[in-house]
Amino acid sequence: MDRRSFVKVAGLGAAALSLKQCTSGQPPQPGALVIATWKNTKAVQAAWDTLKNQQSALDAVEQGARVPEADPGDRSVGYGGHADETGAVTLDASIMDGQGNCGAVAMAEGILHPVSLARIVMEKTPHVLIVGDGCRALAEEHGIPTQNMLSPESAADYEKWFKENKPYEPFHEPGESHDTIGILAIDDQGKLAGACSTSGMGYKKRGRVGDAPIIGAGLFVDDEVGAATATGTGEEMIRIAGAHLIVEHMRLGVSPQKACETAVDRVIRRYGDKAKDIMVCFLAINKQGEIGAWSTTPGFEYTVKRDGNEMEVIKSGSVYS
Ligand code: SD4
Repeated sequence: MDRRSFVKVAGLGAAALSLKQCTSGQPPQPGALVIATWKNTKAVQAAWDTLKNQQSALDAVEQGARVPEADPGDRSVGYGGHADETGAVTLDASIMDGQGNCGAVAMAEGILHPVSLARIVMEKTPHVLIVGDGCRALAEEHGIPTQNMLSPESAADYEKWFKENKPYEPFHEPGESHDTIGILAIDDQGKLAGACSTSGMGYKKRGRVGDAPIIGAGLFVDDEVGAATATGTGEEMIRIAGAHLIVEHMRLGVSPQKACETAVDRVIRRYGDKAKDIMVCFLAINKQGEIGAWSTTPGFEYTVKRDGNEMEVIKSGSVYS
């Protein structure tokens, strides 16, 4: 397989941000760290502020994920996310700490903050994953109001898709429709946590669940090793248990960067060059604060904030250019 690292530097509006090339094999950088998929700068800032307010890594990733969940401008997460084939917004989310505590919700409807409901699953039930109607019932049980999650923009997009797309075809073009948040943090005590939240693939089949709420596929965290998350076509992360695969490779001493590349290679092994049409992106950290990122297709970027550094938006490398 010919592998080409895709590194492109694009302009950035915010002066506070600096854009760097993809780095691999960086020296360990202990201390607090927050990292998230895509240009999720507001989410990373919210998580960082939470950490610096002496709250835990778990609190930080929850607060971070809540930002795009409430933002109608983020079309792949929470309010204003892409609808499914029936015109309903159905959300997937998970949260996990480094001690194996985790919770997730799938196909949640009417829930503004699925990441917080996932935390309720983790902390207030003996279960890991609650789906469908059960999410609404759990929310009601905990006094969380439900609401319409279809913004005017997502409703209009759905109408257009519905008129134009016969027979059924969901969104799957690389680079389009992808800005799911996967967010990972290390707090000052060296504890790790992660969260992942998405409305999933646009116009997906009713009931389709992606990788985000599947522990081990879209998210995995272990205080002894590190953490990984994913974005892109969730079916592929589920097939290879991608986030778990990455953490287990890191456990054996592989760097986060190489571990992410290994996971992407697994996808490519299945599809060969057809993988250039499938966006699969992984993001990982180890407990020493090293970062890894890799993608099948170009366009993936991630946001990092760590002690003593300005926030950075970094272009990931990819197999195909
Ligand atoms: C999913 N992985 O449901 C998600 C989609 C995604 O940005 O990452 N969108 O398959």
